[in-house]
Amino acid sequence: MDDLETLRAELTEAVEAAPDLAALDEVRVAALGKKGRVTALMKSLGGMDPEQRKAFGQEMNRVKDAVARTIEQRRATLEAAALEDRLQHERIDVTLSARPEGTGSIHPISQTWDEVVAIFGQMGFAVAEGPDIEDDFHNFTALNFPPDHPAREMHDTFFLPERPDGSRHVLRTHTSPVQIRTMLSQKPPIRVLAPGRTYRSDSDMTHTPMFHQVEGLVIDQATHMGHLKGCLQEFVEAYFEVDDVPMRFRPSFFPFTEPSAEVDIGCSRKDGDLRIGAGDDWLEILGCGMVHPNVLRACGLDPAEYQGFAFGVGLERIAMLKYGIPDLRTFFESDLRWLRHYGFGALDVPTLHGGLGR
Ligand code: 2U9
Repeated sequence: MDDLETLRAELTEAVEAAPDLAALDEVRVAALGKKGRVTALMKSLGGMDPEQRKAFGQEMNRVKDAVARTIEQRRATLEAAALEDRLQHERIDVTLSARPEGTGSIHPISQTWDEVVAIFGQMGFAVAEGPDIEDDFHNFTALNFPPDHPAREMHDTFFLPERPDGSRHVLRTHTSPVQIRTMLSQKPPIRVLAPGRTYRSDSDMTHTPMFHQVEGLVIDQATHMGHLKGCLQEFVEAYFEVDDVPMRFRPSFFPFTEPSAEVDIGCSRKDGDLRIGAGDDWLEILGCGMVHPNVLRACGLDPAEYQGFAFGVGLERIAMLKYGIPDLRTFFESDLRWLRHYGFGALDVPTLHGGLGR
């Protein structure tokens, strides 16, 4: 039994002296491993008489457990010390390029998104975001789409599986539910911009099932169509970096605005090159209108007190126009050669003072 106590003391000392995790593991193997000292003693139990074996066996187990516990405690201490050492000595230079063999680039959609946000931000719009998966109320009902109205089908909606209560969520078909959420949670005056992904089950040369929109909403007590026109004129000239862009408003229909309009800007085409500005041609660029009274009511606002305007722009469309990208589908192919050609430098953040795009 004295031998056992000596063994325990020696092993404990060796464990406490282990300077690092590798050395500790060596001590563990030398003590508890297949050929370890404790294991060897365990094997010697076979040659003892029953009484002696029982007493010795119990004592052996006590020593074995004690050594195992000491090893675990030492391991915890060494691991904590190793972590502390790494925290003290490891440094990451966050200014270094993540991929030194080549820098990445900003996708034209992100660039256009940032440009639009910069322009409307300067006009006092705040950016608002919402979920990509929406319920029927926020995507349709609050926006004055009557139940079973063909306008719902116009949107080629992606439906999610039916829920236990029979309702079906959708992938939002426009970013308009973000403005509904804003109106439900904030009091006017409201000036919000809602950029984001939108989804429609449509795929051909000019449609992709996921695309990006930026919508804007202004609600106040005396907002009128003159404000809408001024705001969009300002946007178009800032975005295309052209003075005096002619604009025309053609009557249109959307369930959520009344009156509604589609907006064309002046352009000319020479030798196949498109130029934005005064010219002999027109280009459709966005849709807009005065917020429908039913939409205001659905959000708890009295249309006799508040009016507002809204607009929607397709980001892919205005990116293609500004940067001469001919094919919509290339936006989503993740082709590195395309990105190198059309991408933007990561540090070329668009601002109105520093310049927007190329
Ligand atoms: C609320 C009230 C009204 C947003 C609007 C348009 C007109 C529009 C299209 C542009 C190109 C969609 O991506 S696109 O195909 N959008 O023409 N969007 S008015 O009107 C709203 C939004 C929210 C509460």
